[in-house]
Amino acid sequence: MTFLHLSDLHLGKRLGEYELYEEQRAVLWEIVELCGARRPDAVLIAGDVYDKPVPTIEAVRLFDDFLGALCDLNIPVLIISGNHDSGERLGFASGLIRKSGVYIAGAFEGAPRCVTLQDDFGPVCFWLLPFLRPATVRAAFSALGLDTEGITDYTSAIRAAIGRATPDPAVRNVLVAHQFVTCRGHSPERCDSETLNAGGLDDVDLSVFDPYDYVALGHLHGPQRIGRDTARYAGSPLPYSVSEQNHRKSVCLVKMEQKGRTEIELVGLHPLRGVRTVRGSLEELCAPDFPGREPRGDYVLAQLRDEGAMQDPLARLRAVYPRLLGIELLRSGSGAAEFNAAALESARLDPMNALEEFFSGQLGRPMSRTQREIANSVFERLREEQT
Ligand SMILES: [Mn+2]
Repeated sequence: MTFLHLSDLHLGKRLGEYELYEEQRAVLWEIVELCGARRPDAVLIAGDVYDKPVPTIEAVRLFDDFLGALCDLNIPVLIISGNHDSGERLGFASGLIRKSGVYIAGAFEGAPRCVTLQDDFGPVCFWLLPFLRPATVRAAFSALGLDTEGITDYTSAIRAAIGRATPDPAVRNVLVAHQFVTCRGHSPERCDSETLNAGGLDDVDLSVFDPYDYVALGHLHGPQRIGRDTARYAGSPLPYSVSEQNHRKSVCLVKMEQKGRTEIELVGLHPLRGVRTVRGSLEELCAPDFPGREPRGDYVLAQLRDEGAMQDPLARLRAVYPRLLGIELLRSGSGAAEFNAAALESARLDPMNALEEFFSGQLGRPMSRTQREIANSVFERLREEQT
């Protein structure tokens, strides 16, 4: 059994003011071609298919075309919703299209959904777990009349949800999930295009997934393993922030033979355009021989070292870098520079960080776990209302 593990497509995502449909279409087609060449038995998409709960028309078309192309190749596609997706919308007509080999776990219905595929070594059970918050698990469990008492945080919620699966230890089991997974408190590598909670409240410990031969994760945008080789984030197929300029984007091609034998190959992707920073004075960046001018199509953040006033820097830079994401001033020693750095820093803060900073500044002690949980659930409710 060979399957391709991808995640975090974020179709419809914009980078600054730029739409990325061209890049997204190109990378999806690279994946379709890879499927044509390597013929995996399944494709797993571990959440964040779309960038928004109500995706744009273009994004829906793009995904429709992608699924159609995989169906034409007769490759089953197994999909879960991520925190950016609306599980209900993503799961529309899932009962009908499963007949075409497209399995979507959109909204959580109280237990992971199991899809079984066969090969010469027997069955492989794929357990599909959509993105979960503790509140989602509690609501689904109460609706089923199940006990919700022990569900207090992400780890206990995911443990309870997974506990409703019944993996047979004699066969191969694969879990598809979209959570922030840590291994014994060791935090994975993160980047700016992910939406995560602060304070470690959404951590799920890897031990929850112990019975699974492979854990196909989504949520983090840098490809990486967590604790063991067979628990992985595939990462996003494209760089979605400047902080990802050094990522090598890839998909995981997983080969499972008899139970206990799993081989993983990372297949590199080739994004149509890069995302990167260029650094220097305005004159340097605009000079015809400046090495950072190429490739001209890349998305570029200009970091300027100029100390004095500059003449029309945006227009001059745009003429050289048509996909300019913005300007950052690297002025040193002046009040303006400090202000600039502080403003940038606070813009990066999420509300939870800001509140924690305010709380400890006012009261001289950090927030307790209970206080963090209360504040976090308020922020989560606000986030849900906004989306
Ligand atoms: Mn994501």
